[in-house]
Amino acid sequence: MRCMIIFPSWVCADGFLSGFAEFQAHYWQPTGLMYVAAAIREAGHDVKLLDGAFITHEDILKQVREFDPHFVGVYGNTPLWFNTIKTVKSIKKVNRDIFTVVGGPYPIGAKSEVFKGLEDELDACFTGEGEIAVPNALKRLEKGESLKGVKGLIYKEKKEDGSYEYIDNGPAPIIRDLDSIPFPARDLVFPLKKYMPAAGTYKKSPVGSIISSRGCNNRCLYCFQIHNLTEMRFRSPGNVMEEAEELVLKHGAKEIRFLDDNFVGDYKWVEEMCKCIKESKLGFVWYVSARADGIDYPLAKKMKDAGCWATLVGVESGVQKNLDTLRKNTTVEQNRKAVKDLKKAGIKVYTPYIFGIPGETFEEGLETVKFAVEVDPYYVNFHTLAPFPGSDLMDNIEEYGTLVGDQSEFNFEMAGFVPHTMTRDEVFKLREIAFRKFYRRPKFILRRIFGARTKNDFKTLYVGAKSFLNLFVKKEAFVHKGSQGYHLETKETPFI
Ligand code: B12
Ligand code: SF4
Repeated sequence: MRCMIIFPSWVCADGFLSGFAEFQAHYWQPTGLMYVAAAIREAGHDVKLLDGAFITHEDILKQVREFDPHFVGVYGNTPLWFNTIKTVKSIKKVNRDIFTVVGGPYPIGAKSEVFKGLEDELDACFTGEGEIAVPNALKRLEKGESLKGVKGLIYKEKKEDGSYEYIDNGPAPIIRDLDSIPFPARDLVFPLKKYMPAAGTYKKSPVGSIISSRGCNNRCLYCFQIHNLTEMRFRSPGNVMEEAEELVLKHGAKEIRFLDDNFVGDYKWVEEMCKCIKESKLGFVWYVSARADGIDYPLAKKMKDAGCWATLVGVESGVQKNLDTLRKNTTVEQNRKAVKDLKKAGIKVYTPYIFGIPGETFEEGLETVKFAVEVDPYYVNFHTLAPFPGSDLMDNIEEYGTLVGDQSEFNFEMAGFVPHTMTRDEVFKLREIAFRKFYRRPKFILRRIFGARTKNDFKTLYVGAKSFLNLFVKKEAFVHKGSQGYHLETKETPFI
């Protein structure tokens, strides 16, 4: 079958709505889609992948007309769901016979809700990992058979009265042996050098990404996870290194971002990974995300020796009560120590924080700002709590607060969720105070100026200086700019 997998077209302001959009946009190869495309190809089908990061909606439709696919799968996350709707609607207009499906984080969380507004245009929805489920569905479609029983899929059947019945075949099989699936089909997207993370968040380019484990060993209140488990699945270090070699030697990566939710979930596995990276002599530098409870100084030292230059530690709050509400299962002390150990080992640390935690007061938010300044990592971000379908937060929303705005504001900066203990304006105000307090410190500025050595450092300084000016003069940078729902004929939010 001819299959097409599409990341809908988006522009910076769709994903990042505040006045800082241009400083925050990252461009990464769409890993999940490349995994699905590789599995479809391995099953013997023709596959094309379109990445809407760099092409317009019209380009996508033109390529759909040219390729004339039997099956089109469109990616969807929560805030960009409007872009997915627009894409699916237009594809059906190109040819009603194309079998249209959606997959990705939003469909996984929202399940049959995704058919709202797409009753006539959407044929099925994948509700989990796609590598097994999609080829299984294609096998049936190829033979003209029903999709009944294909795990990880919701399909529709027309009833006698013309309305639809949605049939949920239950969860997708969990891929236990991650070494058994093909590597992401990088040859189907743009060359790696076209994809750039935000300035200051990488050391060398091109930057490639690898997922060496899936899942997390914790289950935070707000976090979206494909399988609602506290279980991690690891690839073997040998398998990861095989992909790293391909990424470096064939695609030219000089830096690798491990996209794992928690790279340090298994101490011995991390030690083994460090050993393999060091011995491989591939010479790439790398960056990971980590929970504070997985880090100590000896491990940080091993990571640094193997080329790890930066680590994100999901600190989230400087107030223990709020960490407990988030079910973070970390302590303020653990976070402080993890940052200290990483810094001591020579690794740059990035710590994101969240404002608008259920039960959080404005004063507690200010304590978090104080904590961020005291711990003094390399860089920080101050987010707002995002309510994603599929998270415990969203499932019990009335208990914790209220939803505001439309779905495109359910991201990390628009305070689409407001706790009972604060107003939305207070959450925005906290972000403003926090950015100013952290980034306007003379100590921080001088360290950046005198620490600049490479071309990339100077580029970061330039972008940083522009953001810095924003902090001084552009008051509206932190003000809610409104959603991008205007892209569609209707502003109606499908989910709420
Ligand atoms: C890397 C990453 C990014 C990168 C790159 C994104 C990209 N273009 O690939 C950057 C930094 C740019 C980014 C940005 C954003 N991200 Co992001 N990101 C991630 C991260 C850490 C890894 C993604 C990944 O590769 N996962 C691993 C693969 C294997 O899983 P997957 O992508 O879900 O794909 C599997 C299934 O979903 C399914 N599938 C996926 N797509 C499709 C499509 C079809 C047709 C089918 C059938 C199946 C299918 O099969 C895949 C293979 O099993 C995830 C967290 C996570 N662990 O997933 C967050 C995550 C996806 N991001 C998230 C969000 C919210 C965003 C932003 C909107 C943030 C913001 N601005 O507020 C932006 C959106 C930008 C954009 N244009 O989409 C949320 C989405 C939550 C939700 N429910 O919608 C996540 C889950 C993080 C979280 N837990 O909060 N992100
Ligand atoms: S530690 Fe991070 S990845 Fe794990 S559940 Fe919490 S927020 Fe999600």
